[in-house]
Amino acid sequence: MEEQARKEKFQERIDKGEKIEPKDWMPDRYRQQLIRMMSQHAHSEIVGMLPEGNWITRAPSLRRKMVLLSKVQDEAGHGMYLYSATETLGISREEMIDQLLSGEAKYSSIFNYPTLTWADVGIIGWLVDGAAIINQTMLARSSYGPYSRAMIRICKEENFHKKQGYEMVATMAEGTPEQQEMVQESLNRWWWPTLMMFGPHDDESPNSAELLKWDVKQKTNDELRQSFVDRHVAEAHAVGLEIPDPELEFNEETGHWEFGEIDWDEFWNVIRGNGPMNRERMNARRQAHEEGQWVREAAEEYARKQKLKEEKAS
Ligand code: BYC
Repeated sequence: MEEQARKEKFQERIDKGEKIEPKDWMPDRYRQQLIRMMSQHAHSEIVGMLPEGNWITRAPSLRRKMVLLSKVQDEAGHGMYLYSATETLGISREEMIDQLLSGEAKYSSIFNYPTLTWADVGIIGWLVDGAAIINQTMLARSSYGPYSRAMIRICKEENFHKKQGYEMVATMAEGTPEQQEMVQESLNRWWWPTLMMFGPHDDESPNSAELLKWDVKQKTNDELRQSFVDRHVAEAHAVGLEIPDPELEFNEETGHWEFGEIDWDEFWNVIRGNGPMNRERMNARRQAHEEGQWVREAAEEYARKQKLKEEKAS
């Protein structure tokens, strides 16, 4: 079939809501876009372990420590799951990891901010995982089968992450004046970077048109950001917290919260590697990778021996 006819057939399948599977024909550009987005997503899950992992040894109780440990382990699992899903598109895990460690690949801007207080752990669960759920519930309907299925499973865990974060935030918001101050201060620092997670405004988002056409995204960056604001303003007010935005105002006609402008210079600066924690995050990843070398070698050797054993037995 000619390239153009194949592309038309592919688009028909997408428009009918069919899932595209790894062995199906797909345009190169579709494959490249998915590799870009899914590998960035996998890297985000892995780098995303660092800010919260920073607090595991300082959790204030055994219960809080167990929950946090479990959450951070879940993020590692999400990363592994997403690397596997991305491998179905023809790129190897080693290649993706090299791209991350060389600084060539992006990961979510949000993980380049520091976790300064224990309240940040609750705020990240509530806001960052809250933002992830809104984005990923949409991606669970994406046209690429392996990505969509990975998202269904990941969203189940993200829901638990958000609930534990909100429970922590609510506990602190009802606590002593010091706790209340700590959680409000944390919200003040994380609110705007969380809004940036959804990416640039629609008219400045070069990838959106293609991703929408191919049903990888079903909603735009601004639409998802608005859903996040509507939901989280209500949740903040329910526990007596204030959103750090003097322009925040409810529009009775549209039923949405209107909000102030994001500092886009800050966003692009963080993406270009100049955020408060970019260097530290990459150094920590590189060090972890080097320290894990013996584990990879041992695993490869084990797999080689198993294969030999199987060959002998057959
Ligand atoms: N950070 O054309 P656009 C998690 C880049 S992990 C960095 O709108 P697109 C969690 C973008 O890549 C959450 N870069 O792009 C883990 C593009 O550059 P390139 C991670 C960003 O793809 C642990 C350029 O800006 N979630 O939940 O249409 C603990 C123009 O943007 C960002 C995902 O990765 C950003 N925030 O839309 C807790 C979800 N925003 O690649 C929680 C999957 C934009 O052309 N990804 N850029 O050089 C997506 O949904 C979409 O890729 C995005 C961006 C909405 C992020």
